[in-house]
Amino acid sequence: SDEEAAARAAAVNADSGAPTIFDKIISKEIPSTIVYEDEAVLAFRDISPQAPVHVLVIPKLRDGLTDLGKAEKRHEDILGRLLYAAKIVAEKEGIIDGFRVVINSGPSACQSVYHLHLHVLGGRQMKWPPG
Ligand code: D5M
Repeated sequence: SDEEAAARAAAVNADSGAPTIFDKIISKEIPSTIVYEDEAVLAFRDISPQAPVHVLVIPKLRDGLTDLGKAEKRHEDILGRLLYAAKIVAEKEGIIDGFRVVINSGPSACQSVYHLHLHVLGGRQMKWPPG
C-alpha cells in the first residue's frame, strides 16, 4: 500500500539523526494545535486524524528515540512522562472513559515520522484487532 511504501522510505533516513517535521513543530516553525505542553513533552493534534480525537504526544528532546525500538534504560523517565501525558490529554479531551494509545515502531508498523510519538485516539468506538 501507499502507507507501507511511505513508511519504508521514511525508515531509510531514520538513523541519520536528520531533523523531522516534529522538530519544526517543537520550534513552532510549523504551526500545530497544541493540546498539552510541559518542559519535556508536547502534545498536538494529528494533521490526518483517524478518530474524532487524535493527538500525538512527543518528547521535546528526541535523544536517540527515533522509535520505541531504540529505547534504552536512560529513557525510562521520558517514556513514563509520555504515557502519563497521554492520560492527561485523554482527560482534557473528554475521552478518559475510553481511549487508545498507539506507538508505531518501525516500517512493519507503518511508522512514518522518526521521532518517537504516542497516538492518543478516541471519541468513537475503537475496533480490535487493529490493522
Ligand atoms: O505517525 C505519524 C503521524 O504524524 C501521522 O499520523 C501524521 C502525523 N503528522 C505528520 N505531519 C504532521 C504535522 N505537520 N502536524 C501534525 N501531525 C502530523 P506514524 O506513527 O509515524 O505513522
